[in-house]
Amino acid sequence: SEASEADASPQVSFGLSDEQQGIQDLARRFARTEIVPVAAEYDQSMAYPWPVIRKAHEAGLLNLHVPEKYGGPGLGLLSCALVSEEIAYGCTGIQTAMEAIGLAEAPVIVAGSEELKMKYLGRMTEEPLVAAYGVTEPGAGSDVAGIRTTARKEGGSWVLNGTKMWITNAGHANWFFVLARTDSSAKPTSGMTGFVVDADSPGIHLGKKEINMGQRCSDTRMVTFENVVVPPENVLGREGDGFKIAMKAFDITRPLVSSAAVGLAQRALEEAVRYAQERRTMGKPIIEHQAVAFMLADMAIQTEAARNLVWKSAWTKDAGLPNTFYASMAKTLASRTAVENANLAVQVFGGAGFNTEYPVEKLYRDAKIFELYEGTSQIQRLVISRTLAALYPA
Ligand code: CS8
Ligand code: FAD
Repeated sequence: SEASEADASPQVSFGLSDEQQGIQDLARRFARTEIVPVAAEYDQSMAYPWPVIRKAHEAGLLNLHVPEKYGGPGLGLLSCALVSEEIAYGCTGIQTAMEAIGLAEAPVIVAGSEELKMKYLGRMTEEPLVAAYGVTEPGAGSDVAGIRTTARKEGGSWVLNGTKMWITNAGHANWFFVLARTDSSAKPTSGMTGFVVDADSPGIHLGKKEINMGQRCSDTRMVTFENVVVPPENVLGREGDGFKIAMKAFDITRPLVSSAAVGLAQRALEEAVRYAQERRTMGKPIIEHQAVAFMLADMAIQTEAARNLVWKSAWTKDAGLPNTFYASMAKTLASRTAVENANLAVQVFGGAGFNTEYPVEKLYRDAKIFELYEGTSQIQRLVISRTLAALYPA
């Protein structure tokens, strides 16, 4: 199968083109001026970051992998990863809201008809709109094959029924990608179909905004579909292809989520290094205590290792090679690094690290989700280990 064909490509290239350095620099400046100063405020108010999203749209930092034909810049995955890291350095709550747009767009890019791409990707590039990706349900997150939302054909259209859970951007979305069972007699992974569903369709009920541990300005909700009519042209690809389309979207978005985790890890490292030079104990800056300095060294090692693996996972896709294997490795290492670095940063800050006046307690709360969403670390290891058996048969 396609996923198990991922070859352990020995190739790599770390040179960034002028274009890549340009977009990285643009995103870095945007994050420092438009995100860093407002991150704590959004964390506290939990307000959806519309003003930042509008500015990001204007600056050309959204919809980056939308092909030029549909109004986007058509950037490769490595370029998108550079942006994702910089935005996340500023605030991963805002970054998640921004990147969830790209996640919803990914299945459309992978499998949409020309008409669907023109209509739904085109409008995203024209105005600052957000979209949402609806796969997870109350009863099935890791086990996508276990989803229960159904779509049945009725008079030429499709009628959707079911409940999605933890859907990022749900409260503000213009449209949803929705995965549903369409053939109960087929095995689950070949009996699902992907749909693009307009958010103003009658029968869509939004749950309350969930109050999460971190990334609190990001909007996460339950969404119920009650006899929602979807026109036949809003089917993505062919009937029965939905599961694979959903998986192929992850090949694009897992490197970007991983890259965001690297951005958080980098932020934690920088905050800790700066603080360790200012804070003095026993007559010297704490960075001169080897126990502290070595924590900083470990943070730097892990961040760089994670970044390199993320870049490799993105570069592999850009090179036209299967990247599922590397995307899962990158996700596992980068999310662990984010969690570890945030933890170490709090340690370096001492009591101040536990306090909301300093930036690192937010990093600590924001980091954990990276080991959960876009496939938990256990699920990434499942993907990696299955590929190993295919790579090195007995
Ligand atoms: O169920 C799969 C899985 O990935 N689970 C985790 C789910 C997940 O990651 N959810 C995330 C939801 S979105 C989210 O969290 C957003 S966070 C907020 C936004 C952040 C900003 C972006 C699984 C466990 C890996 C696999 O499940 P199985 O049921 O065991 O299926 P398989 O047998 O592995 O596969 C069935 C068929 O599908 C094919 N497949 C699998 N992966 C791929 C890829 N590309 C193409 N095809 C794929 N990557 C596989 O080959 C099988 O094909 P067959 O022809 O049937 O043999
Ligand atoms: P479960 O699948 O119930 O897992 C529970 C535990 O069991 C985990 O530790 C897991 O790793 C482990 N486990 C499960 N199965 C296995 C196995 N086979 N082997 C080993 N361990 C296993 N989903 C969307 O579709 N769209 C979104 O926009 C979206 N955004 C999200 C935003 C937030 C803030 C959150 C919290 C979640 C979001 N999700 C979204 C859902 C997210 O992808 C799931 O929560 C995640 O995939 C885990 O699924 P679950 O919560 O059902 O946990």
